[in-house]
Amino acid sequence: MRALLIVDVQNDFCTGGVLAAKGGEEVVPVINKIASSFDLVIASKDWHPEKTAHFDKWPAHCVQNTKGAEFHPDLQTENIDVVVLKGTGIIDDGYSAFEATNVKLADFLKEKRVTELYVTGIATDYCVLSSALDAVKSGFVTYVVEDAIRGVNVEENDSEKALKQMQDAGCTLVTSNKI
Ligand code: VGL
Repeated sequence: MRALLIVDVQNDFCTGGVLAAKGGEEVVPVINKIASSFDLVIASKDWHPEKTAHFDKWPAHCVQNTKGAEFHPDLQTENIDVVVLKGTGIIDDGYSAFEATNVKLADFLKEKRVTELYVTGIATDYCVLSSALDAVKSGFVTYVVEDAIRGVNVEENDSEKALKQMQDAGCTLVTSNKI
């Protein structure tokens, strides 16, 4: 079984959002194009309370039940089987989709007999990175869809470094036209 993980394609990480990755919304058509070819599609949401230690490090973003926390309006949500929520506590960063609190993602994927996980979304250098590294650690054959991710790049080459880290950990980079 092959699953697609869509990480945090939320308004606050797209152009105009409070923590926008440059061109974040450009992942949307790519994800919409490939989603129907997967057996299972999981989307994560950064889902923070109004007050959290996470906002000592970052501007307040993806606050539960706000516009900024909604999926980008062009993301085709009918393709999504499960939404997992992370960063829901008052101290956790919740970078990885595997830290979701409403679904134990690794157990869930294993129950569904998923062996291969394709990671897409925002941001390459934080939540995509953490999710992809956790996917490898949890035993999934992990692909990162290079044209379906965008980075925040606090430092200019953070995304480049993240790609290298993911590859070093055992992730395979693919482009959407090969899926
Ligand atoms: C993220 C920075 C802070 C992400 C979340 O979704 O990658 N980045 N919080």
